[in-house]
Amino acid sequence: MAVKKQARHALKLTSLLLAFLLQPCRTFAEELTWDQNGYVLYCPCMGRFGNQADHFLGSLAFAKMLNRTLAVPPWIVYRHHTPPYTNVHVPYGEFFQLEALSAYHRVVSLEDFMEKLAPEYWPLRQRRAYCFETAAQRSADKKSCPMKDGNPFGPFWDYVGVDFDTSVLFAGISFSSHHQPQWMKKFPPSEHPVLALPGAPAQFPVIEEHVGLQRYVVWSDKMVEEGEKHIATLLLRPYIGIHLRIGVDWQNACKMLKSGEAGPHFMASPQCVGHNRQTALPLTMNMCLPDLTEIRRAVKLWTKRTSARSVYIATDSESHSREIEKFLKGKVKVVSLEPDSAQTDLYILGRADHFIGNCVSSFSAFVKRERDIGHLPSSFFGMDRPGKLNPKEEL
Ligand code: GFB
Repeated sequence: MAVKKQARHALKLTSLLLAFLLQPCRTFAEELTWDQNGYVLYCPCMGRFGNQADHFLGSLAFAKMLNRTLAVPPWIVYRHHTPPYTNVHVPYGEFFQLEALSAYHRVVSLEDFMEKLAPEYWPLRQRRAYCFETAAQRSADKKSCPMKDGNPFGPFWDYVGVDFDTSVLFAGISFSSHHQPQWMKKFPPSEHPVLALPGAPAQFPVIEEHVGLQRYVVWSDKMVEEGEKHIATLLLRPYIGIHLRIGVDWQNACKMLKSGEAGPHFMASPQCVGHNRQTALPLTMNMCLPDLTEIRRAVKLWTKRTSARSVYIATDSESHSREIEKFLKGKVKVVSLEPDSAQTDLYILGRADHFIGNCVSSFSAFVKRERDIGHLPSSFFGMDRPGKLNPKEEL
């Protein structure tokens, strides 16, 4: 009897503790009041996760610059080859803590904005779209923002049930801090409470000034739990995480480097060649599309330097795990999970004792930024020490 009572008491305490722990989240979601300083809404309509993450950091900075709340969009995940064979909109909070962003600036999830604020403050038939005049040129009447034209634009706004009624066009301004006064003057929140944009109000890749905002992008508890479980069951520390971005789309992209169409600043490459165009280091083929010889060289080097006991391979296509196992002579455990969600790979790479990334890929850039924040070491294929090429690298 006494044992039962004790158990009931313990259960009650646990529920109370749980309720207490969950409280901050609930408060965050429930206490939604209208921000008189206005809102920024945008569609993360360019590229996949890494591109969207770069854009997200810039958009966060843009919202802060205008002192408007950022309506944080969901991630657009393109599942066209696996079920459900369509775009999936994943709320920000599934992967990362929405609350952690508020240490930097005011945010609300786009889903909450639509459910709790829009019905009263941004009602139907009063929804204006804002875009560059040049973007409106693409529409039939040349005066409307092409907010819902094609994929992923249409499905994105449909996901949150938004149709646009009118368009406001602008020109001669950019999203940089240089134009902050013009934005404030042109679009005071009293007349333009909701700035809804067809794309991210940010540059790609993320500008140097905003790289550090990565610190506010904190994995959700669910992701941490799942990721840590994989690390504990599959890997032996110290472990190296490598990102093999070598699939067909990437091979085609890197051809532009070979043909000379792309210079040192190519997609996410500023992360390793430097952000300054004048002083950028050369970008080599090995940095874009490492071949097996380079993969072997870099993996062997870092396995030795870190005394790694395992290697984790994240890949967009082939893992080359057999070849890697072979050249490590079976002494190091080689693991490739090929998870259903790319974020699982990102998490595991982020926690590695050493990371070898792809210089040009924004997927790698996400990992590199996160690791820099946590003072964890990273290198790139074709570049052992970021900012310095390998001595033998042919240019
Ligand atoms: O993340 P992302 O923008 O990086 O796009 P890039 C690459 C996508 O490919 C990821 C998958 O979001 C993943 O869905 N992917 C790549 C991976 N590497 C891995 C991996 O190691 N593990 C897993 N699980 N998935 C840009 C694209 O890619 O490349 C642009 O955003 C365009 O749309 C351009 O295709 C050529 O910057 O590498």
